[in-house]
Amino acid sequence: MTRTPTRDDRFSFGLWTVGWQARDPFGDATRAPLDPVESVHRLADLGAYGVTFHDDDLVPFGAAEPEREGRIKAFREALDATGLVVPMMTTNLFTHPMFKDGAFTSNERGVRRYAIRKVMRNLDLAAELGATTYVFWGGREGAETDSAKDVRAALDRYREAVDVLASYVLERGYAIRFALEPKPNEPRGDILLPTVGSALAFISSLEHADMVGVNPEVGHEQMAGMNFVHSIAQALWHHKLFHIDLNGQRGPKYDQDLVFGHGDLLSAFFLVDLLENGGPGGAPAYDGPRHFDYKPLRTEDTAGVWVSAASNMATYLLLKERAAAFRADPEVVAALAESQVGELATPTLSPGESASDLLSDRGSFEEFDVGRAAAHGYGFARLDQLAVEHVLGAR
Ligand code: GLT
Ligand code: MN
Ligand code: MN
Repeated sequence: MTRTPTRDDRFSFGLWTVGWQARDPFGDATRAPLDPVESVHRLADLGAYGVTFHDDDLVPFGAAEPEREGRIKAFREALDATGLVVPMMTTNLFTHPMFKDGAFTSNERGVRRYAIRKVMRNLDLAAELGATTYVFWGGREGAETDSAKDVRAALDRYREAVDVLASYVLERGYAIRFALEPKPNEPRGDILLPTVGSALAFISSLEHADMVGVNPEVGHEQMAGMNFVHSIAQALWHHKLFHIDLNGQRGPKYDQDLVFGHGDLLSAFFLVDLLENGGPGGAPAYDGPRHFDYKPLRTEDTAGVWVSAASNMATYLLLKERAAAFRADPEVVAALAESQVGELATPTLSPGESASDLLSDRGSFEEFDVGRAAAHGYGFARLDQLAVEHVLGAR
């Protein structure tokens, strides 16, 4: 197995990631702007297969039509020259001051109408560029105060916006699916649809629920104290993992957007194991882009940006290699059996068995050996240690 990325690995990056100038609430930019055309070339050279972006990453907000066309043309030429694809696109509904109280859920109706129009225009571009996933990260859809936001009305408006935009995609015949990206807070004090679970529940209420899934981000879920591997497993279980934002985070604090694996490494290992080996018969459980949504550290210069971009992919491939070794290790296979991990896949009731059949099965209750079940250990610590040793390259 190779640690040099190829197009088949389906690695993609947002223009806003490598292009981040490292402006933060306390300090100015530490890096010069990066031309999207250069980013496309550099990402292709590093072995990525795709590039993603917000409308405003490519064309500054409010640019006149000729400028917009010129920038899109130059970008397209870079795509053609490198063979890079655009698997996903999204809208910036958070930077402009008009969105300070949200976009789809702003208290002001005019802002909500503008926001929907902004997405519509960008959906046309997404279709033109062949993007099949459209992400909605509602960074400003939220509040700092409980007095000023009617949350149920906000959810009505959120649903209305997604329903309208889904109808638009269907009317136009675009081959695009939506992916909602949860985040608990930042930039708003509290953001609507804070976790994968909340987003999944919201999706079930949509008119075109079948074309809407989630785009979970490692750090966002971990900011909320959630287990990212569990969140991804549940999204897969609902057939809703339409896209994924990979990065690193060290516990519940501000959104760090570290390089993938540069946070909770063991969680990153089990995530890669799930994505790559969690499907039927050990096949991949997810076949979409492996998208990195990270921010190069503010301390890095331009050369450091590309070192960190490459690090995301190298770490992913190393973990993929480690996960394959873990699965192939006979000691792991034995430890998994000892821990009865596979047994959970056996339905609790037998085929055709009813609740009353269970009720009359004395072996499952009256004669069940409660003492034995209580006494035996599961060996989970041994199994986890094997995982740690594989991650450390000690096996
Ligand atoms: C923003 C956010 C990311 C989202 C992007 C998509 S924008 O950088 O922090 O997590 O994925 O809108
Ligand atoms: Mn993200
Ligand atoms: Mn983030």
